[in-house]
Amino acid sequence: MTERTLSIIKPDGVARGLIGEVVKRFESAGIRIVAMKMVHMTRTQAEGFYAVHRERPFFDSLTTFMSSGPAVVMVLEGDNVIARNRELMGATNFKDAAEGTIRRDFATDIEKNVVHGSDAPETAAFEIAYFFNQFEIVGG
Ligand code: RTP
Ligand code: MG
Repeated sequence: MTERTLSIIKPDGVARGLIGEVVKRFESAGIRIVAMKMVHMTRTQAEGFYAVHRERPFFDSLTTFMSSGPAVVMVLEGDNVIARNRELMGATNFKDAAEGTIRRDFATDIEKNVVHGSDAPETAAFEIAYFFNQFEIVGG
């Protein structure tokens, strides 16, 4: 089933010059990028985006990190793309991530793990709408 997901190249990935690497992996996998822009989130925007993690011990650190510099936000489209993107990303902790995944190859830290990807259709819908309106998504 064709679906959409939100991908973010996090501030560590942008600062380290990994935009091209990440985009190349999506393109090589046949995943279509149907929206893309750079954002430098405020702390409040990062808190809203990660509101599901509000009670987690890492929430303060995560939202500080996510608002620390520019990020690239993208809408990806394709068959089963939510799960396929998560597969390309690898496990949250790069030490547990499979070989050849983005996090295994590039992440340096459990928090600074280069990419975000929506984890379910409901979160994808919320996360896409958090950054994009319908006119910013091509072929919609
Ligand atoms: P994401 O939401 O960013 O795609 O990552 P995920 O689903 O693999 O992981 P999640 O559990 O949703 O956690 C969101 C982000 O919080 C940071 N984190 N830090 N210090 C820690 O123990 C810890 N755990 C998670 C990571 O940046 C993680 O991607
Ligand atoms: Mg998550």
